[in-house]
Amino acid sequence: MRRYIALALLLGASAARADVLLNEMTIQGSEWVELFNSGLVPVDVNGWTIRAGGSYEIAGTDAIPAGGYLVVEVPGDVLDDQGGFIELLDGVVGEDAVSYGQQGSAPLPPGDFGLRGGPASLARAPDGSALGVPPSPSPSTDGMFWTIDFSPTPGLANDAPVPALGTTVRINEVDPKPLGADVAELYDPLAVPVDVTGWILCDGDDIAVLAGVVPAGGFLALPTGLDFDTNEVAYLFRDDGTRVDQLGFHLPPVRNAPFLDYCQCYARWPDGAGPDLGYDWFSSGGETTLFRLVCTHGASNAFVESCATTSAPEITPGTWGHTKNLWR
Ligand SMILES: [Ca+2]
Ligand SMILES: [Ca+2]
Ligand SMILES: [Ca+2]
Ligand SMILES: [Ca+2]
Repeated sequence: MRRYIALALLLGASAARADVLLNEMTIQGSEWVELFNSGLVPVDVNGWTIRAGGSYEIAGTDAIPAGGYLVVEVPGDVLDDQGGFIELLDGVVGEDAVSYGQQGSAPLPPGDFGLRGGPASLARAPDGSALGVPPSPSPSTDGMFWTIDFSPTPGLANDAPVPALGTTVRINEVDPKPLGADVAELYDPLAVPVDVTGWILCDGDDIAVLAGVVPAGGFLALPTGLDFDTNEVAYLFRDDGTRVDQLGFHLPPVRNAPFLDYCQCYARWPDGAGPDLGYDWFSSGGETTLFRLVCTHGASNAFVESCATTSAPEITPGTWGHTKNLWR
């Protein structure tokens, strides 16, 4: 410890600056970015830049105390509303970054989420103060260390639960085609039923609070009231706010979803298979474990791609009425 302080003094402020991390932010609507100083000396961040689609130079703030937080109000629309790459820069030196929404596995927080109101935040979980050695930013892994907090904590330590991806019920099938009436199907890979009452499904703009039980090894199809085609991402949270699964379904880089025929859904195959940190078509297992298949709401996903197929193997009786309708 004493040796570290001596080294920091020897190298001056530049040695301490690498200790400042992005910790929490709101992205849609009014934007603010919370910074955390994980170092042992105060850091003056005036002149540093927050850069995403736009950029903002930090000015007029006090130094961040060691172990302290600073909330920077960001005027305008600097942080991209559907996803992007946010950097904290000291001159040209990148200090920290996160990739979220359509461009990274950290989730896109809604600017307003219906009856609960207010903006949700993109928050480090655990908080920067509990990280130890900060992980290297990467689109494919940022989602392991960032989550959505529906009760943001600007200026205070983050309290959102650490993600527990792939540990329980999964988003198994999504139909984004309706307007505001999109259907999502959950699949329980476990040997026990899971009560998902109070769980949250989020499309990056809004949330649906779920109700029901997913049977062991079974399925639950839910009308969500969400519009998954707006951001082409889906995030699943337990009732305690722990994020447990996600999918993205546009083609990289952004906004170019693979076309769905009228009878098709985005569906994991086999049931529950594939990545739990996906944010676009390929990172979500597209063409490997995620396909455009004939919808089977509430039943096992069958590898049937064509709406005009007559073979329809392994379609269960519960979906036959739907399949039959396609012929009318
Ligand atoms: Ca924004
Ligand atoms: Ca916070
Ligand atoms: Ca829709
Ligand atoms: Ca299904």
